[in-house]
Amino acid sequence: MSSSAFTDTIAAVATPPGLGGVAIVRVSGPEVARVFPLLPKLPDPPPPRTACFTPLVDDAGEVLDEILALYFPAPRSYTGEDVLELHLHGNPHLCAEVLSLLATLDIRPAQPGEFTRRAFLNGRLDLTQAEAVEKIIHAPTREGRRAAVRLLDGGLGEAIGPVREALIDLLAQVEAHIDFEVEESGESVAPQLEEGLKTLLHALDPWVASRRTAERLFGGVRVVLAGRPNVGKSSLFNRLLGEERAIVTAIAGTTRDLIDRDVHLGPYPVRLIDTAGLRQTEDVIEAEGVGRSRRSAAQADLLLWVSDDPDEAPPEDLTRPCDVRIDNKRDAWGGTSGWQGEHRFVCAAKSDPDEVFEALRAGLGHLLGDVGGEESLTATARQGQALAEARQHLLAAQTLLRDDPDDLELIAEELHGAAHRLAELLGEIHGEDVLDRVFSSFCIGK
Ligand SMILES: Nc1nc2c(ncn2[C@@H]2O[C@H](COP(=O)(O)OP(=O)(O)O)[C@@H](O)[C@H]2O)c(=O)[nH]1
Ligand SMILES: [Mg+2]
Repeated sequence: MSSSAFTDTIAAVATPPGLGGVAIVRVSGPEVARVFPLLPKLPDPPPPRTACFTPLVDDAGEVLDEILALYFPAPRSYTGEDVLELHLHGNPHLCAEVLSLLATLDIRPAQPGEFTRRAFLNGRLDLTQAEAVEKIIHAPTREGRRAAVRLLDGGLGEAIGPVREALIDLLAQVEAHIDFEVEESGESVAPQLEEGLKTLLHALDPWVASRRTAERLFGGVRVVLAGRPNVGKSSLFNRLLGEERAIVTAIAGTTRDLIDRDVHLGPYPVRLIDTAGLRQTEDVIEAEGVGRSRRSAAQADLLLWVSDDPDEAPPEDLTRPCDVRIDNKRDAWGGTSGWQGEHRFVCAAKSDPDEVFEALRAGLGHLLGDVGGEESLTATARQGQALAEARQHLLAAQTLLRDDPDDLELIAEELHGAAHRLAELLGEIHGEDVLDRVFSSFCIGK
């Protein structure tokens, strides 16, 4: 029987909606056994963790489908509860009928992420692993998915769990010195504390340093093409996409609104945005477009300034500096296409071969940050923030120690703060609101 804290039993279709070869209905909770009588060919209970072929019947005994049933008794299941998986033929009406049938057995439809939430609350996963499950499903690129798999494998918990324990040991030593007063014990805890803090920070640093990369990998990046009218922004946009998305004409002011498309640059999911050329204009529609261009440029993660005049000074009227200058229409003024340093690209007769645009894409991906082999990537803003805050507490403790090594109370307070953040990170301390936020982004059935 399940040792879970939950008294109700939930069910959901775990496969995507629509027609398919197979659809899986997953049932979890203490009352899974209510379903066994609907599987007449199987013993009650069915053999654990064994795929069993059986009819599925309704309460009148009518066969709904021929299915595979898989029974995972608690606690060795995804949720830690008794779990039954029904592998049906992938007909949405059939799935709906099976869920209605289960409802008559008092098995209610699951909320988004409820299976994983139960897995977390039953101690099958820590919170970072639960988040990794969602990221594996939603990761928009291969690299993101790989980073999420590492997290599901316990990467963050394995790295941070020992840090937290070492931190608590250190805290215990500091508190012992507070209790017995430095003079009485005769020796100072400062050297140990200094060494300990250094080690802890060393362990946290790579995770915090890769935070922005991680956020970009999972959250995506906005790359904006901006410039004066008629410099070839839309032509470049189309070449980067590999399709004629934006209208290109010789008339300045052709692009009046933002045009965006989702692409990948290296490992990053990118929203590439083409904008109206920046100029003073009496045309009301174009003026609105120019305003949008400016706002979009201000919000860019990577701002590309396109110019057809290699001597043109960088613009001063944008609210942020550009990251890359692209000298365009190279065929009109001579020059060789390609990178000139990290932040300048000479481009391109729009008739240039694909390799030129490949090099542009690769360089932009590189500017966003290389991910290859990065072992310490968090997956969510929540994780990044908890780690960054823990690090801040440790840095504050380090400063206090330098300023006044005897002020152990204040130092202990910072160590407590850091330990608390790390416990929150792993989900050892959590509020319902945090869990609601984490699990609301899941799909139903996961
Ligand atoms: N010679 C030359 N003309 C270009 C190049 N790229 C774009 N153009 C032309 O410049 C004009 C404006 O291009 P467009 O992409 O609409 O510029 P935008 O206003 O900055 O979006 C069009 O007539 C394009 O054919 C290029 O690399 N070389
Ligand atoms: Mg344009």
